[in-house]
Amino acid sequence: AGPAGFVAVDLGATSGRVMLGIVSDGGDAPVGGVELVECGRFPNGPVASAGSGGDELRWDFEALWRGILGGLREAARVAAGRGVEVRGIGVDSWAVDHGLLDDDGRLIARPWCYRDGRNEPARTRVYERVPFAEHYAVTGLQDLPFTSVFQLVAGAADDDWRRVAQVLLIPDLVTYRLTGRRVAEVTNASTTGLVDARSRTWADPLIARLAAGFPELGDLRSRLPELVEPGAVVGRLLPEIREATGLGDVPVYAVASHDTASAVAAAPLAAEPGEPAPGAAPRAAAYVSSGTWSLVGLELDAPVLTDASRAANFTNELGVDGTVRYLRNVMGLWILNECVREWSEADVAAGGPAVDLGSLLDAAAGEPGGRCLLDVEGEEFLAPGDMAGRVRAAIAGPVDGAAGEAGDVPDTRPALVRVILDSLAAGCAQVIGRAAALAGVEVTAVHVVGGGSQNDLLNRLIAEATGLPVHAGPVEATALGNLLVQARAAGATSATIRDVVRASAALRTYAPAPAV
Ligand code: LFR
Repeated sequence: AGPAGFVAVDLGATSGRVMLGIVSDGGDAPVGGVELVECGRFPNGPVASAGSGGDELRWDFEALWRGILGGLREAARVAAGRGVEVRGIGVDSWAVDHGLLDDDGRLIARPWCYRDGRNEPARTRVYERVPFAEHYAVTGLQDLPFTSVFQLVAGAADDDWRRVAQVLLIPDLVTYRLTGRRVAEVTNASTTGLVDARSRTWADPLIARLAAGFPELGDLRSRLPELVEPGAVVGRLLPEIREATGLGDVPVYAVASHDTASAVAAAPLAAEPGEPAPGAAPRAAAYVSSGTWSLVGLELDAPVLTDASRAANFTNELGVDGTVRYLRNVMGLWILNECVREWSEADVAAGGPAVDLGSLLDAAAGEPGGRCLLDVEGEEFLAPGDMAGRVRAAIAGPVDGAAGEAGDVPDTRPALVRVILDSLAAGCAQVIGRAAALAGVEVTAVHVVGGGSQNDLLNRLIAEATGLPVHAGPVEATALGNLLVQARAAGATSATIRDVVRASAALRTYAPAPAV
């Protein structure tokens, strides 16, 4: 047999990707690497359409499915051309969102997007009946408006809910279409608000309390599939999928199907060399999974469920190999991307070219830094639409810094971009400081992974804001985490996931700013 290939289907909020990872044995090197071949890339985004209660934000799942099949066809073609044996497929996506299936396993409607406004009132109703502290003690999840449990309560009022036989998270839905088998992969299931963070099982007593508080939910528990851990084989490609893609009898693995879980699994975290002073806290590297969101925090062995942690609103999402992602969601490049999307649309409508992100970032780098800081941990930037207007409004309102001073209100595009990136960097630094204090570690380095790790200016600003060295890369951390969980489970590599990543990707380091 030729070299082993594993396919990662990685669905993000702005695009989906299908990557073929070719795992080499390393030859004379101690650890082999992975070569990534992109086999498909297709756009994604929340689609606004008129619903009964006004505009609804949903995902066009069938468009994603077509993109996935096209990517798998290309992966089969590339593998055949290179003599690679495809030995596994795994699917990951953003968290929380899910499809509702009827008795025949069909999607009842397009899956809702977590940015839809319907969740906010549902959150209030849920906390009236089961206070946040009781959720946190079991699930360890931060309070976010869109956690699946609020979406389920919001949707249970609909007539459609009675037809729902099963709730499947987005990656599990894709895996179901590929294999015919329905499971709930645990890293992603941990973002539903229905999983016990200590036992990594469905939180039955909490689910029963919710069902008692919201009789319209009916038997919610029976609608949740069996939980599986990353590395388990869910099933094998259905004959019709083999036919449609040209792939063979390939196993489909449960991977760390929450994209952030895969990204952190592949983040080559390493504290800076050196030993802690006797009695000092252990040293650790923090991560920033940088994309639509910035997910900022630490990898831990066990959840932190203390009152202080709850008050700081840190989440304990579940990771590979029994780990916990102790982090907070910082608004991320979403704010910048939405501004750029709007500006491009306006420029193109005026007959000009779309915005060139590289030049815009260069111009932002030349702007004075630290003029004012937006609250990028708040919820005011969650929804799409008029983002630049909302950023301007926030700058004009009560924000930290000197914005209010006459003559220095940032208003040009580069100045607004600089404010956004300064604010993201400051948000990351603040979260890292709090995570270290709450988890009792000393953070000595920051690893930035994901698409956002290509943003030089942001990496530099994070190094300045934290006073720590920043190691940037890999860009494709999520796809690497996805396919290396498969490769390990298939026995195609005996090295650790992080060692294979170190052997595969060159990192760039940004030194912290010299102290002044
Ligand atoms: C990142 C991410 C975050 C999650 C958010 C919504 O893509 O998965 O981890 O909080 O999207 O699902």
